[in-house]
Amino acid sequence: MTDYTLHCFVESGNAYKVALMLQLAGADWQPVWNDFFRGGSRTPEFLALNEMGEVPVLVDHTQDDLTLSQSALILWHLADRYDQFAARNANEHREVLRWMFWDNHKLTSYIATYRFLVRFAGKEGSPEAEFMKGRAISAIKVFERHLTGRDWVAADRPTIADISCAGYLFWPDHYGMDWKDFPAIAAWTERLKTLKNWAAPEAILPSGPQG
Ligand SMILES: N[C@@H](CCC(=O)N[C@@H](CS)C(=O)NCC(=O)O)C(=O)O
Repeated sequence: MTDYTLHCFVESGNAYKVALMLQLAGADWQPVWNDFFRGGSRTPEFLALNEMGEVPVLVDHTQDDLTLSQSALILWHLADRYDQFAARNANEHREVLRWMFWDNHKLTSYIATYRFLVRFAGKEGSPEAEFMKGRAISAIKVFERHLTGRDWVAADRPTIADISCAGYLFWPDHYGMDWKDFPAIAAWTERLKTLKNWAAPEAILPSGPQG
């Protein structure tokens, strides 16, 4: 039995946040594929794990199968366990939380919804997609301004705020963006790739049932 089980699927940037954290921390974990596009997050079994019906879910076998949802909370839990990517003082705590809340509300949620509409729902050019595109671009501009002149999101080293914000940012081509137009984001994503154990979503998340 591994230390952790992560319920996930490769198209999920929210799951990637947790998988990347586990990977960077060198944790002992296994993925369990969720058949999201055929209702896998709405089955009675999955709703028993997470009443919110959302992936990712992490089961912590080192703590009596403690079952956690919400990627931000899961990242916080893992940062505590591994003492890596954690805030180290009150100011960093505030900054980490501030950027993780912002990421969950604006950066990830607008990009993920826009990407879903254009990549998976065939809604490119629809009014709802155009609205989400505008919201996503405005969040991306905020992020570009924040990263200009700094290496990391919330401290002088990478923290879980970086991991959270990175969920969907290795897939700009999935939602018609090019980071050459956003040089600070381009540099930051390249910086993340230099972290020991970094891996792309497709390398660590499952795309179908495991054998
Ligand atoms: N804030 C949540 C968002 C999770 C989320 O939206 N997950 C998507 C897959 S990437 C999902 O399961 N959506 C199902 C739904 O919204 O009903 C987190 O960070 O874990």
